Amino acid sequence: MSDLFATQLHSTRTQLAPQACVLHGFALDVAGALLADVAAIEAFAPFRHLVTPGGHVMQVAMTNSGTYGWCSDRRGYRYDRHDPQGGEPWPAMSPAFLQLAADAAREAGFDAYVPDACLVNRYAPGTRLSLHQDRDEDDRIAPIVSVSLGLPATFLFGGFARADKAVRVPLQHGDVVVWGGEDRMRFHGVLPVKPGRHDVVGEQRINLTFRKVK
Ligand code: MD3
Ligand code: FE
Repeated sequence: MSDLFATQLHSTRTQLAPQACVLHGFALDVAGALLADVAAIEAFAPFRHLVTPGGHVMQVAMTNSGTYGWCSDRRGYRYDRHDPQGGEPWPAMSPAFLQLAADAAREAGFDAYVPDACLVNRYAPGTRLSLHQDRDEDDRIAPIVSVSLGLPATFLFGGFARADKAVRVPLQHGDVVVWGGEDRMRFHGVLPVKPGRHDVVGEQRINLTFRKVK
């Protein structure tokens, strides 16, 4: 019975496009390990609200793990090997991070996935992420793997132009989204997170996005 249930947790998939899918509950059994690793990252590289080149403070709080970390300031967006707040290298990606990313990528049809960056996003209730493309990576074919933890959110899965109609995709604790290849450059965003409390994660949503930058 428990085996059947465990299988069930990993069995549902929503195909969003030819090379984009949601693996429902795929990270559920490692969520505790991933959250412990987020706490370790945060201890060395605290969450912070970055400033956009336009001078706006981002609602989402961010930190990074891996060889490269995504940074934004008045000069622009870029990946940097060092945390500009303190100058140290970003905390290394943990075995649990690398394993989950590779397992999810393989499940979605992308073999031998070795990300070199993980952007960690933290959403307080009310926080949104406006429609954008991820275009600061040199590799625009390799998949991005995203893991949702904590409060649920509605993800906006758009097209290749900002004005294209976006589909709403509900994401829960433990869900993993993988997209690469022809769907890698789609516009996407997150609607404001509704107030609530998750049993394990509390009043927040944490999202891990694994990328291949170089
Ligand atoms: C499917 N993060 O950090 S991840 C980002 O939930 C970012 O924190 C969001 O967008 C978050 O850049 C979304 C899930 C995701 C992201 C981009 C996609 C799924 C996607 C692009 C195309 C298709
Ligand atoms: Fe993005």
